[in-house]
Amino acid sequence: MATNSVVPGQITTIERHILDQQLIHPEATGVLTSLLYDLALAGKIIASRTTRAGLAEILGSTGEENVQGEEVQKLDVFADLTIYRLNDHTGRVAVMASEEHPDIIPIPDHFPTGKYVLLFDPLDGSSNIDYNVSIGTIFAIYNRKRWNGPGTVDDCLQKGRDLVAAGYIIYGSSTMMVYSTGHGVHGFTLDPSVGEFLLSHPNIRIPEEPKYYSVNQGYQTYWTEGVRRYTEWLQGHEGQRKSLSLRYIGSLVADFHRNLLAGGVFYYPADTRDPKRPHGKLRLLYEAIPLSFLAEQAGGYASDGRQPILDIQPTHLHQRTPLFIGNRDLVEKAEAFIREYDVK
Ligand code: P6P
Repeated sequence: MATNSVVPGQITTIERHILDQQLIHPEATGVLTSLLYDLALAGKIIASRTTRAGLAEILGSTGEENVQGEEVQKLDVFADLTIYRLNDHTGRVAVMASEEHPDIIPIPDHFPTGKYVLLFDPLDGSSNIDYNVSIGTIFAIYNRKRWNGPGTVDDCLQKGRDLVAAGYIIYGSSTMMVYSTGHGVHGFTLDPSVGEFLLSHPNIRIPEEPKYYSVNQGYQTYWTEGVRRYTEWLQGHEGQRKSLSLRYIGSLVADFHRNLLAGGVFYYPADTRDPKRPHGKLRLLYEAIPLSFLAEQAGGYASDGRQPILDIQPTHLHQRTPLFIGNRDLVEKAEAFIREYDVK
């Protein structure tokens, strides 16, 4: 199905759209609306810095390392702090967790806590900042599981099936915010002249005819037999299907966004390169789960190669997972090759 076009002349801001979405959620008390608006505001603030990254001294790294052992870019720190400062005092959130922090981020005692749990990757793909490649913020929102006392890590370890909302902000040739509250996927483009996100991609659906496959083929010697055969199938070997074009930017949000709009499959499989990372590189809680929620809301599917990402019960904050995400038939084909050729 094609993405519905915007009604000519109709201007819908993200605030208006979130409020309209709230009407679909009778139980919503406006708190989720405000939380989503706060994330849109964070996106505007972060966007204002990413477009100047090449000019300010914030290029380059802080010299520190995050919990992932990755060099922390100054823009990472700025993005992480921006999201935290917009949400620590509002009384909407009970607990946060970020790729940049080893443990949960509690709400300070002197601030009220709320009903939501906010998980986020503040600036995914940040290693690409210095090369002017599109990067992004990814977020996931749950209801807290226990309704009293401070939020806990258990509130953060929830299946994607229980998500209340999820989305991303992509900082590229334009800044876009794409989100879903479980009623379709909607994209907004930032008009910097007025500082508003305006509805540009209502009801996004992944096109049935895919264009791309996205994988880092530099690692193919480390793949399993099933993933190798799947990739050959995508390339149209032995004529089983028309070959797809390979597009891989190395920035998850950018790769996902392109395939969401054009049709295709992105995969970061488990590989044998690093015995310390038997489950691949991508994180489950604040990368795979929120994007998988969007993929399914847009008519697609996401798997770890053996089961739906949204069915996985997380066991710790920064756990990693293999990820196959995009057109349902392409992802299910990956599961079929893995089932046939890879040992459990
Ligand atoms: P590789 C960026 O560092 C990131 O976490 C994702 O944004 C991206 O999809 C992936 O790593 C790229 O990893 O190993 O292909 O460079």
